[in-house]
Amino acid sequence: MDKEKKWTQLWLTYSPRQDMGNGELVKYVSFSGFDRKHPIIENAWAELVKGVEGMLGITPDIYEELSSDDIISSEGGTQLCGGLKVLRQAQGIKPEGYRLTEKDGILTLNAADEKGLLYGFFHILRQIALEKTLRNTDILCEPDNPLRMMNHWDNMDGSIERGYSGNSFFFDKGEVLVDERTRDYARLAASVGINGAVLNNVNVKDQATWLITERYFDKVAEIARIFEGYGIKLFLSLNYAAPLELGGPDSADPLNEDVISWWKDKFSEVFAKIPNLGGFLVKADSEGRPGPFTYGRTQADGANMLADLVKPYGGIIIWRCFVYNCTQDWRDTKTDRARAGYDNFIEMDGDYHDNVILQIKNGPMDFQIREAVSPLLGGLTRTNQMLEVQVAQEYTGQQIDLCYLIPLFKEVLDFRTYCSPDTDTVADVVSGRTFGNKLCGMAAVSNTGNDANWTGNDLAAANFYGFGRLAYATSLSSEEIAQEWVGMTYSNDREVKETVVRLLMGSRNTYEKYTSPLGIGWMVTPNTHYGPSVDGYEYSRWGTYHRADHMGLGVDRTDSGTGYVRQYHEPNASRYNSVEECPEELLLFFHHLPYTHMLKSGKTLIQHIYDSHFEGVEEVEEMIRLWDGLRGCIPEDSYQLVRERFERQLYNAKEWRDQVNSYFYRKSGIVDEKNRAIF
Ligand code: GCV
Repeated sequence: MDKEKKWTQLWLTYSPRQDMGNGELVKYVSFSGFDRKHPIIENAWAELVKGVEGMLGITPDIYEELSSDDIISSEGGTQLCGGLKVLRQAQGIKPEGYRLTEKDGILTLNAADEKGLLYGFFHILRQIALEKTLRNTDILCEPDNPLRMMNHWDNMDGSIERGYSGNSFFFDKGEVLVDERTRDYARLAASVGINGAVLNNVNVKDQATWLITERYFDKVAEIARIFEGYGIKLFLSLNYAAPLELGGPDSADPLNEDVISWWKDKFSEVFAKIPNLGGFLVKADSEGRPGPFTYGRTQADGANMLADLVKPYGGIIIWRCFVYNCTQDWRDTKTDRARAGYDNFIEMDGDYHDNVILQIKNGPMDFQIREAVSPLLGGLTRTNQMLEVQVAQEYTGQQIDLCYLIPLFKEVLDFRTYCSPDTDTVADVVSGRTFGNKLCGMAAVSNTGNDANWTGNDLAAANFYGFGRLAYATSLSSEEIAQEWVGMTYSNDREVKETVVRLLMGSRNTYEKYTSPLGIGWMVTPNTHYGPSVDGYEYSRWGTYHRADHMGLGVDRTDSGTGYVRQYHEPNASRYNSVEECPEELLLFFHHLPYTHMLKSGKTLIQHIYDSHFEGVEEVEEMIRLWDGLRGCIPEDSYQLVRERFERQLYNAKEWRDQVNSYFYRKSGIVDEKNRAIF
């Protein structure tokens, strides 16, 4: 932990590293084509100095201001006898991209713009931290996704919806907080390529509605300025019913002239006070939040009205597609929550204005450990779309249980939607490669809070780190990202790296094994969403059922069931429709099957449930053994903190195992072939 601060610096600790010949390359730095007074350049420079001082024990110096003639004549290393040359190169490198090359002792960073330079510096610092030589570097890095955003679900009273790492560091007791932590947050986010952040919860209530008023402008503008210095655009979540709550017209009808004119004045005021605001995120007509449906209008009517009014200021509207009926009757087996996103948005594909982005959760349900990929991704072909994932572990262990989510995100990105003949993966769609959109990308619900270690569990920081890295470079593997994170956070010691990477890489499968089986999801304790409660949501209004009886379980979403499978392009639709062809890990998401159904492994469904739950617990025990082996090789406080979480995870895993196994044994009456303890 930084001596003066009450919080850690995570992967930016900059503790001493082996030089690997890197010191020579960063000792002298020259800038060309950049204004060194630009806030991003000042911050990037300060970061480089801090990192190099900490890791290599030397202080980089500004070498000289090179003119473009000097640069040409210095090619080949005649002018600088070692050092880093930073040049602006507007052509041939995409915005926010950079090229890093080393030849004859000169490291050259060609950056497209200030953000490219910032990311280039963080690249250099990462290599130093990983003790990799910068000699012979030759790499072009350009962001795959134009927008790489963090969504904070922070409330103004300081609480965080689905937050598992303390309270908000943006808000407390109705006030906006701006301090050194704001800057450290921006540094951490920028270091992994995040370029947008939504400050407040999508459920905008009470004081949060007032964030777009005089009451909060100064502080919000201050945060926007700090963020901008790290290439991060600030966004706010908007209350769709703000006109009614802030003394405007008694309506939020998007086609009502008074409402339109109220918003027009409001945005003119907001952008005058916070000129660099990126725009707004809106959760409308969802889980009790107001929206255009109240007035018989469409989602497009609502989004377009706001988008037209923020357009003059360069603003965008990010409109969430998490719209479904949360007052469903559990007896009704035809209404399927999984269908809702597609049903609510597909018809208006093409009607959304060009500064609207539809933000789509990775699955059609709600961030389960395993669910199908949302058919809206790639289902929409004429609308800007953005992928939303949840780095906060709401349903995946709440930062108590270890669950490295990057493999899950990779699966979603690699999913072939078949929306176009060649570039058809989710990664293609949300990066803009498929349909040529400029406004698109990835957003993550953040897992940060004001705990000293930011993410509750030290190991959960790998998810924040990983999301940013993946959103910038979707081709990175989960393992590469994990290795980077471990090397930067702990050390490059082989044993530490191998062990922590192994723990991270196995954790998602382990979590899946001891929780709900084969894609069915849920079975969690209602409201808190931690721990098992197999029937917790079975007879509720939320549309989240497993439909188990004494014969079998699973939701029939095929042609003979809810018909959800038809929301996919072929051949996905037919694949999911067929029990034989459906990927086994999603079998119960798509099919209702008897407990005696034979899986490809040669096991019956019920035996698979028993076995995977016993295995899941054994794997947690093994994880603890591995972690214990690291004692003395990593900081003791981190060892202890994570150890304590692992103990809670083991307790949780056992609860899941015993409740799920007993539940299905009691329903089915089929005994475990291995006669293990089931209650
Ligand atoms: C912010 C789930 C969560 C809610 C969350 C909602 C959403 O339902 O449980 O806490 O609300 O998703 O994504 O809007």
